[in-house]
Amino acid sequence: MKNNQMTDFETKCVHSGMGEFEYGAVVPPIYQTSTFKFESAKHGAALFAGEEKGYIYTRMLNPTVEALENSIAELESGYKGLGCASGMAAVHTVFASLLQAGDHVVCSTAVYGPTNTLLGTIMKKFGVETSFVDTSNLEEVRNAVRPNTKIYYIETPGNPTLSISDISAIAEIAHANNSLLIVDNTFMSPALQKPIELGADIVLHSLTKFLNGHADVIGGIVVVKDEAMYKVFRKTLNQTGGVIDPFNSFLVHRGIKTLSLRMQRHCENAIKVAEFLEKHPAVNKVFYPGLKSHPQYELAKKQQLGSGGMITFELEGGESTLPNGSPSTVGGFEAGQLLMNSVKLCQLAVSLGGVETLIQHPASMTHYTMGRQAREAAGISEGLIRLSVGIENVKDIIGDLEQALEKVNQAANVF
Ligand code: LCS
Repeated sequence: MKNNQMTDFETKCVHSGMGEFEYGAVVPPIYQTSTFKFESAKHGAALFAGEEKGYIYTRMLNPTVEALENSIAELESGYKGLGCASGMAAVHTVFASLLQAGDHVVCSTAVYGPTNTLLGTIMKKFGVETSFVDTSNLEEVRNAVRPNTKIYYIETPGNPTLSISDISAIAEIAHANNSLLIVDNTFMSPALQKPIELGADIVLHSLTKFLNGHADVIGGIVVVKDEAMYKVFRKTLNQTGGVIDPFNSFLVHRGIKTLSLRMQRHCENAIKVAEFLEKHPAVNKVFYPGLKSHPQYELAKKQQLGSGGMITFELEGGESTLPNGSPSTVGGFEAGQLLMNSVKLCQLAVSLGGVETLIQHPASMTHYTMGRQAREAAGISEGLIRLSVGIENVKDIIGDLEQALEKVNQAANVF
């Protein structure tokens, strides 16, 4: 299908990145090969010199991988994508491509734990400084600028607090300071948010999550806006080697065909689960961008096409203790543990964005490496529980949470 016939996102999910393949294959074949034969020595030399287009070696480019890259670039309204071995490989590719010693980064406090650690420890070791600020507060974003600020890096909604940052406003601040805005769009997917259309320069994803959607792949992608940037990033990825492989690319590309349908169901289910939790007596606080009680409800409505499948909440319970002995100040961690141990349908596991509902505890799991101080600064309380709402029948999800919360209620006097 020609691009100009693909006006709607649903159609793009099905057809983007599909092209002309050998034998008339309708979907991209899995080119499970590490290397490609040259027609002659002259041809090989011309490919390496960039005088002819073609495939050389799968770390440099592979047709199955390229089909996926083209698909996501189209969904994100970008120029080209670069498939990476994981979401973290994508984050690293961005930093390694754009930063050097002496540069400064402004980053959201609420980001996936290892992104915080990558900037705060590893990039720091190479002479890059980072200011972690609450990017949902534009004053903090404006005040963080330094003469050497090179990039603004945001996750919106942030993992796991679901705080929302204003992409257009931060793009303006970044561009006024000759900096670039990078958005991790993992929690939304291009079905629900288009950062490049809102002014961002680079978008990245953990493909492991909603884009693949089936909890069976680790992958990542960076989408850039122009050829110059693409060349810089391709060189970094080629030389650092964190590329996605053909089979995983095939699986993610297959997952994307149902992205639009899945995201619709994730959103429909999540708002019902969030409303159920908000009314439940064992629950202290619920964070979901689709709830009017969310501090950036209006902004979410403005820049997102839906509220997504991620919910976080705190249980009633007051002072309690974590397994590592540190005190929990907000919400009851023991209550949370009891809840996580009592669910039957919801799976107690990290990751997110798959068809199945997952439950986990950020302070002891996904955001453990950040340390308590950084978590507190990011608003990640020790009692926070995160749900990735799947596409099951919502009555079953709510029923499972209800029976587990009942156990929490019954045990309430113990805490
Ligand atoms: N960005 C975000 C927003 C993420 O949530 C994750 C992973 C990554 C990047 C890194 O992606 P990966 O390398 O795992 O493909 N988030 C996870 C989480 O919240 N639970 O487990 C993994």
